[in-house]
Amino acid sequence: MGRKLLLEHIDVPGIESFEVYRKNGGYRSVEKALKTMSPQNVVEEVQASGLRGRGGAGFPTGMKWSFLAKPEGVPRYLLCNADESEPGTFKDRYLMEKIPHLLVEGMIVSSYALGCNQSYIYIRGEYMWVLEIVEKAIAEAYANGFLGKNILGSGYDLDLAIAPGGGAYICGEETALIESLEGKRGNPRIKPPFPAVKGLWGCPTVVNNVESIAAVVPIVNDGGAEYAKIGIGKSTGTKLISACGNLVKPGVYEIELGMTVEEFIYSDEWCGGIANGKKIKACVPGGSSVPILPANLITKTAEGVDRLMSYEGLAEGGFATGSMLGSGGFIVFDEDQCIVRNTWNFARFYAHESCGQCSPCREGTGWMEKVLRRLENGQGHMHDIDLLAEINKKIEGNTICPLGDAAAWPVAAAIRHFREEFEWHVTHPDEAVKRNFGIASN
Ligand code: L3W
Ligand code: SF4
Repeated sequence: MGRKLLLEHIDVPGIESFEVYRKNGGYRSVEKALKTMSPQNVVEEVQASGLRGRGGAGFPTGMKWSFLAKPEGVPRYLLCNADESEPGTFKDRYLMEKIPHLLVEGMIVSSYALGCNQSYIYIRGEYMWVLEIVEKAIAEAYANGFLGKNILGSGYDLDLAIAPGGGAYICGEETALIESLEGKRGNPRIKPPFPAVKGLWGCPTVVNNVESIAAVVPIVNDGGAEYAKIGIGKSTGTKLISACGNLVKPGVYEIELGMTVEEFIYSDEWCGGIANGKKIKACVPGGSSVPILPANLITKTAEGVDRLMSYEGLAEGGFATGSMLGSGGFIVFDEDQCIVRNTWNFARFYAHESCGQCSPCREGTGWMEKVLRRLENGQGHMHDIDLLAEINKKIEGNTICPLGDAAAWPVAAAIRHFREEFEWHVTHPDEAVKRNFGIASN
C-alpha cells in the first residue's frame, strides 16, 4: 500500500484526542524542533524535503518560506488555508476531522520555523463541525503546554486561533482569505506584492494548505532527506487524494507520488476499478479547476507511456493531452455520464463563485454557464461551441486571480476532447433533454 506519513494512525480509536495522539508519537516534532533545532534548521529541512504546496498550485513550500520578509519589529503570520471548497476535493476535511492534532502540531512547528507568534487556521464556513473538532484539539494543546507562553520551556510563545470562513469559494484564494480574515469582503488582491512581503494587516505572511502544514510533521521527525526519498523527481513525498465519482471504492487515500494512475484506479488496494462493471469515460484528476482527460489519456500519456500520479505525470503532454495534479480531487466518470452536463455543472459553480471584481471573469463565467445550459437543454447551436472557446480565450490570463483560468480550462478541455458530444447535443436536442431529465433548465 505504500508508506503512510499523514494517515498512519488514522484508524487508531480516539486518535482525535490529545492523549491517544500523544501516545502514538504525537508532538514529537515540536519537542525536536524547539529543543534541538533553530527556526532556520526547520526551514532547511522543509527545503530539503522538496515538499510542494498541496492546495493546488504545487509551489515549493520551502521556497515560499524563504521568501518571507523579516523586517525588524514587524510581526509575521502563518495562515492555514482550510477553506477547502474545490469540487471533488475533501481531503483536508478528512484530515482535520480524523486527526486534528496533526494539523495543530504542524502549525506549531511551522510557526516556530517562520518566527510567528500568532497564527490562524481559516476553516471553510460550511465545515462548522470540523471547526469544533479543531478548536477542541487547540484547547488540548494549550492545556498540555504546546501552545501559549514559553512552549516546553523553550522561550517560544505561540497563540493559535481559528477563523470561520466567509462562505465563498473565493475566500480560499490566499489574498481573498487575508481580506476576509481582516474582516472585509473576500476579494482577491493583485499580486505582487505577494503575501510573503505584504499579507495580513500589511505584514509578511505565509499561507499554506492544511495538508502542506501537516506534512511538515514527518519532515521534521524524519528529516527532509528521508521525505525526499519518497516519490519521483520533483514530486516528493506522499499526497492525499480524494477519489470520487463512479469508483468501486471512493474515499481519501494517501499515495506515494509516482504510482501509476492505472494501479490507483483499478487495483483492489486502492479505488477497486469502475463501479457496476462499467467502462471509464473520463477523469478530472485534480479538482474541478483542471482539464478533463478522456479515457485514452488517463492511464497512458499520448506517447503510450504509463501515466503517473505526480505533478509532472498528470501534466505530461501539457493541456493538449495532459492535465494537473491540482488539489488531488480525483473525479472519475463512467461511460453513462454526460460531459456537457458535467461541464455545465462546473461552469455554474464558477459563475456563482466569481467575486465579480474583473469583467472577463464576472461576465465570462456567466456567459459560459448560460451557453452550456442551453446546449445541455437541447437549445444550443453549432456556433455555441466555438463561442464557448472564444469566451474562454477572453478570460484566460486576463484576470486578477486564478478563478478565471480555473473556470476557463475545464470548458476548453471538454470541448477539445469531447467536441462530438457537444455537437450531438445540437443535432439531437430531444434526446439531450431526455437525458438531462430537465435538470439543466433549473
Ligand atoms: C512569493 C513569489 N510568493 C508565487 C506563492 C503565492 C502562492 C503560491 C502559489 O492558486 C491554484 C490555482 C487553482 N514570491 C511567488 C510567491 N508565490 N510566486 O506561491 O501561487 P500561484 O499563484 O501559483 O497559485 P495560487 O494562487 O495559490 C492555487 C488551483 O490551485 N486549484 C484550486 C484548488 C482549490 C483548493 C481548495 O478548495 N482547497 O485547493 C486546483 O487545481 O486553480 O491555480 O502562495 O503567493 N515570486
Ligand atoms: Fe474575482 Fe474572478 Fe477576478 Fe478572481 S478572476 S478576482 S474571482 S472576478
